[in-house]
Amino acid sequence: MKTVKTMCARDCYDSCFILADVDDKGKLVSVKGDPENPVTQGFVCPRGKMDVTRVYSNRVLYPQIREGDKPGRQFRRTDWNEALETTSRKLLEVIKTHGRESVLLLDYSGNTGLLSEVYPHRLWNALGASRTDGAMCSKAGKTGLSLHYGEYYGLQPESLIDRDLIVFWGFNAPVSSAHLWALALQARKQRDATIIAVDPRRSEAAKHADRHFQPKPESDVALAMGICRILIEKNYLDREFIEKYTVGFDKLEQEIMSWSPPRVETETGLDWHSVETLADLYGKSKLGATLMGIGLQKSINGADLVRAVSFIPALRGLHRGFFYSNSDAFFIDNNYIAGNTFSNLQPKTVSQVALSELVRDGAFKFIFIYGMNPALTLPHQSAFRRGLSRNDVFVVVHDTHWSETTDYADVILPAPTFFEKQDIVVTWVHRYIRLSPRVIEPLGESRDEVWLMHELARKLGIKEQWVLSDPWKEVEKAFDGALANGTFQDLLAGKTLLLKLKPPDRYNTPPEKLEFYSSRALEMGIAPLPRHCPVKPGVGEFMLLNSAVRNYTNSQFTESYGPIPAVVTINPTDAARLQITGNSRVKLANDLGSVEVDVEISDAVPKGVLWMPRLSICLDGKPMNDLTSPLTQVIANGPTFNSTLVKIIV
Ligand SMILES: Nc1nc2c(c(=O)[nH]1)N[C@H]1C(S)=C(S)[C@@H](COP(=O)(O)OP(=O)(O)OC[C@H]3O[C@@H](n4cnc5c(=O)[nH]c(N)nc54)[C@H](O)[C@@H]3O)O[C@H]1N2
Ligand SMILES: Nc1nc2c(c(=O)[nH]1)N[C@H]1C(S)=C(S)[C@@H](COP(=O)(O)OP(=O)(O)OC[C@H]3O[C@@H](n4cnc5c(=O)[nH]c(N)nc54)[C@H](O)[C@@H]3O)O[C@H]1N2
Ligand code: SF4
Ligand SMILES: [Mo]
Repeated sequence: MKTVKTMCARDCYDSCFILADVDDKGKLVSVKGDPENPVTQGFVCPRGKMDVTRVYSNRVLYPQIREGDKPGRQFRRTDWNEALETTSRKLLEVIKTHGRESVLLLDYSGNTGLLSEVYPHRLWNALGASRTDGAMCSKAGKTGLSLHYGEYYGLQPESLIDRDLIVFWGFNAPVSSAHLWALALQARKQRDATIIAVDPRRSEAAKHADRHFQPKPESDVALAMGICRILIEKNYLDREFIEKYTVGFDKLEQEIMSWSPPRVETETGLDWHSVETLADLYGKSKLGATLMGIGLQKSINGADLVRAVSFIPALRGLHRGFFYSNSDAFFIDNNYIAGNTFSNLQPKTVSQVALSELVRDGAFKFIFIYGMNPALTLPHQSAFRRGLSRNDVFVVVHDTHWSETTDYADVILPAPTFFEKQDIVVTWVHRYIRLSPRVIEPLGESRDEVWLMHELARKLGIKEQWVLSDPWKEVEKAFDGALANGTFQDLLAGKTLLLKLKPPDRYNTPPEKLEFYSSRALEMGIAPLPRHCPVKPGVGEFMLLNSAVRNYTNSQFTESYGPIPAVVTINPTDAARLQITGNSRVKLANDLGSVEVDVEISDAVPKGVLWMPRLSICLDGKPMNDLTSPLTQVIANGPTFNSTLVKIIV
């Protein structure tokens, strides 16, 4: 038996340090948390625990070539040579006939390792293939924050221990970030910190918080403005900070004062007294933390909600007193690793959120997918799946597991999981870093991303040295100046190191200050102050919220925990009006599609609002993303999953 120190590479806030036990036969037998990391603190979530079985179930073990129709699972096992020959022949044929822009690289963060996720982009950059903007998750909020702060990074998680007020705003951390939540609980225990949840539904965070404020969905700009008004009126502002470090407060103040108490009450559904209670908590706190979830940002004006909420700690005199994502807090050159600037060909970038219709209409003839399960996770599934089914679209999928997307593949290439290859994971939350060595041998004939892209490059006759280079040398260059207390060689030797951080008071804006009224936004044709414009449900329509669930990472872990429940939560008043009981099965429908689901009646959701786990496959076999819209936000083409309107058909 041996124990290997590594990190969890999943698309997750926490990026845990883990200890993997391997028996004498080379089998992974347990996964535990490693106490060495003060943020992830020696425990893993239910998914981390279950890796031990997931690594061995439902795996793609050998290359496969389609024999039956799409979609379906009729494949013939083949060897790597034939799989790569077929892939490269088709790729060259498509480039010759339709041009390089009809090749699409479609990838995401199934594995967040630099070698698994980032370096493979080099091949596709050299080919000049089209790619997506990756905006399906957090990009709009990041862009929104950058308009005011230059960069979007926020506070470091260890500092939660010292905070007296911790606000989880549209962030269901007990489910989505168990370790940030644990730090908040520690602060409550050790220094009596108050934990607040701001969420339109009684989420797990709301259930365990000291107070829950329940505004209407998408009304957070109104709530933030109401709070700011009280901060002004009750003299809670840090005027010295505002004077010294910010510009544009006069314009923000004008906007704030347009939010009269009745206007805030109407828009948020909260009474003014509640708004005052929250504002007083902020006003009296000496060192607060406002943690905004990615879920807060997945609506038609989601990025504006994040922008507005981030102003509250600034008015209280805190440099970046918020957290949203810290992925730009470090000095690692990801663009270099991805080779984004090496090619003369300017690859076309298309919207990921709006991709489905392009695929349906045949804009791409060759689609290479890795680290992503888009045939479940993209909005407007019916269009996307129709596109993947086209006879003139060739689909290649590199994945560890059989998935909804492999059902649409023409060629499937087996990938090793993060336990089966050496890599480096950089988190988007904390600054602790160490090597992820290979823990077990790759299963079956699975081959990692670097090997695959290099082999494909050779078959395609690509000569560029930057595509065929040694990835470790390239990653080392990208780490130049990025480590705070050691060298890249120390990292390779297995040492735990700290990443150097950008300082909280650095504002990379034109005046080098926090710009409440964003000049960059003006230049880009975006509103310089956050706007309030929630979707308005029509007669008989409900807002369908959907968010992360405990046992699954996006669509992963159904092999361990069974299907993601296809259940909609509805308020008792709405249920009674529609004569729906707890045993009902209902149809949720809109212009894009309809799905059948079971019902849970609960006042965890307010009237007019429904909630579902995200990414369920419904009782009629249809994905819940049949209902979600490819409509994008104005800012960074962000997602609008939570602006979904549906009718209930009983
Ligand atoms: N267990 C688990 N953890 C995960 C993941 C997973 O799939 N499972 N996925 C990871 C990934 S990729 C992501 S992006 C994150 C997502 O995790 P979070 O950032 O926590 O986001 P969500 O789970 O989408 O939603 C959080 C909360 O936002 C609320 N919300 C919805 N609309 C609004 C609104 O208009 N205003 C306010 N104030 N609140 C609103 C929802 O009710 C929900 O409770 O989690 C990561 N961690
Ligand atoms: N309705 C609705 N839909 C949503 C959202 C929502 O809130 N509501 N949220 C969106 C968000 S925030 C996100 S982040 C996306 C997530 O969308 P996806 O990234 O598509 O989600 P996953 O299910 O995590 O898919 C990751 C895939 O990568 C594979 N994989 C894992 N490790 C490796 C590896 O080492 N190599 C390779 N080649 N493959 C690997 C996994 O097996 C899995 O098939 O979903 C989005 N979709
Ligand atoms: S999925 Fe997230 S919380 Fe769970 S073990 Fe991995 S990094 Fe930790
Ligand atoms: Mo995400």
